[in-house]
Amino acid sequence: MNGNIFSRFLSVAAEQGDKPFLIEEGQAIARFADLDADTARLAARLEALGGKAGERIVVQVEKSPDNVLLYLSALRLGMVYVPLNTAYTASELEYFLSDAEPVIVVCRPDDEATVRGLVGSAAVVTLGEDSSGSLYDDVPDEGAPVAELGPDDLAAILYTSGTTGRSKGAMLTHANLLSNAETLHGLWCWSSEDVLLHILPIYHVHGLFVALHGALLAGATILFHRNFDPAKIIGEFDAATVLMGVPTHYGRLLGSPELTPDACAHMRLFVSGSAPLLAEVHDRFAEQTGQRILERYGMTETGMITSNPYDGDRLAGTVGYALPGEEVRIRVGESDVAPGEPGVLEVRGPNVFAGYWRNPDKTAEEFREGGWFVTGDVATMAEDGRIMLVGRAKDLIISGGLNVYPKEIEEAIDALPGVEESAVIGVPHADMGEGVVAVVVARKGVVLDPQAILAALENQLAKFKRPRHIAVVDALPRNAMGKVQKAELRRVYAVLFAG
Ligand code: MLC
Ligand code: AMP
Repeated sequence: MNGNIFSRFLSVAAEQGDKPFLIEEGQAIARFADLDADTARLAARLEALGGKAGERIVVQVEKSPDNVLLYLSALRLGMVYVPLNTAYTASELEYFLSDAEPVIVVCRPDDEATVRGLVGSAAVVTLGEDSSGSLYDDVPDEGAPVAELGPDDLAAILYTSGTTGRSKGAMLTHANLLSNAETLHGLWCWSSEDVLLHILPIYHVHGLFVALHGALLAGATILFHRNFDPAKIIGEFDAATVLMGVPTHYGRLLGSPELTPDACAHMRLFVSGSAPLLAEVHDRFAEQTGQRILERYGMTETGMITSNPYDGDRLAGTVGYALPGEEVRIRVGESDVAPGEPGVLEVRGPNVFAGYWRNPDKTAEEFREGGWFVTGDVATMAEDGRIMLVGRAKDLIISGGLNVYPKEIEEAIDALPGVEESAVIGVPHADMGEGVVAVVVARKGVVLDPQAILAALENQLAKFKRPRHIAVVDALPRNAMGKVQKAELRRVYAVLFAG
């Protein structure tokens, strides 16, 4: 059997008759029946550009139906798909391109000149939001077949930052992606009757794999949204059955008077993940709609790890149970902790990635003997296996479902003239969950201007990583060992964005 996940999607598509695959603004943009031919042509185009199985294709384009087809065409050809957040700046992009060494780069038309200046011999083609761009030039008449792959062949590399050093590319195999999709298919009772409201970006695990693969494996139609407009989304609830979002989406939906039990009557499942869903949001959503959000937990390196039950208690503040086929344990050092005690969550199973791209040392650091991956999330497990996330052993901020690693921001700030040192923290933010704050100390005799610091970061860091507040202080609080006390800083700035 072909291990290429795309061959599975195709066999499901073949059973869907004339049904639309993607609908946007009420218009059918793509049909399941055309998936084979559409991807065959685009895969042939990628092949003509030098693409082949195992080679990387880096993609930094706006969300669009063409972007979905591009992803599927890359899978079809057996290429390794490397999606990048559209917010990344040229200086961030430079690193990803040099690390991934793609043979093809697909970028926005406006970025073409910059990208050409950053790549060596890779082919550079463009894709605009409206199907414009050179990707569709010279598409061969004859399509490319579905590549025969083994289960351990790579399907994608997704970059994820770390507490130290540069971003690492998490290598995900076809078997990783398929096993996670199949598990969620059963657990969340997907069927071809489902209609998914797709509101997430398609450069991360949540939107690209959990949502898109869920629909493809079920043969479910997707109502495609490029942006998140709460009123528009609620307006489509009566045509949809499933929504997946980050907590910020649910917080924003709650602000809409249109969100009523009637408006949600056709929906069967609301899923939240990527960041902690406040119990208050969960409860208010249940009061306002009559439906309990199903919270699940996952990671780029592992796909989904736990889920609240589909049938059964969806408890606010918990992320449910280990998914079938996966094992989870909670440890402090080398020992498992007692039920209810906090420790670092480790996971093992077919979903766990194949390691970091060209970085065996980092890979070795993050695994324990026996294939256990150390997530860096601090959790408790109840007697019955229910998991609650209670903190992070890694220094990580999650803003609107996007990860920000303080170290990266601190290094950028510390390199600016006049800066002695800095500490970057996340504090509660009413809309984004956490907001980024930088606390900066000036060199002796220098007067620092927070606006000038922000301006200097503009070309270096994606917007979502930049501090929303910069405080210039005389000194950072330190403990007896000389370590910066971030907990103290988080307390001082706790109410900055409380809203
Ligand atoms: C946008 N901005 C953000 C931001 N998103 N700032 C901080 N954090 C974010 N997440 C910036 C914008 O550039 C803008 O700046 C300003 O903040 C306000 O923008 P907005 O219009 O309110 O934001 P919007 O475009 O609506 O985006 C918010 C959002 C989006 C929550 C819809 O960030 C989003 O789609 N997040 C989901 C990310 C995701 O898919 N995560 C999954 C990772 S996978 P200005 O100056 O222009 O106003 C993972 C594993 C797992 O974690 O378990 O799933
Ligand atoms: P990423 O590296 O972008 O895949 O982000 C993964 C991280 O997001 C996890 O390690 C968790 O810290 C966090 N995360 C994902 N889902 C949840 C959730 N439901 N609740 C709390 N944190 C979550």
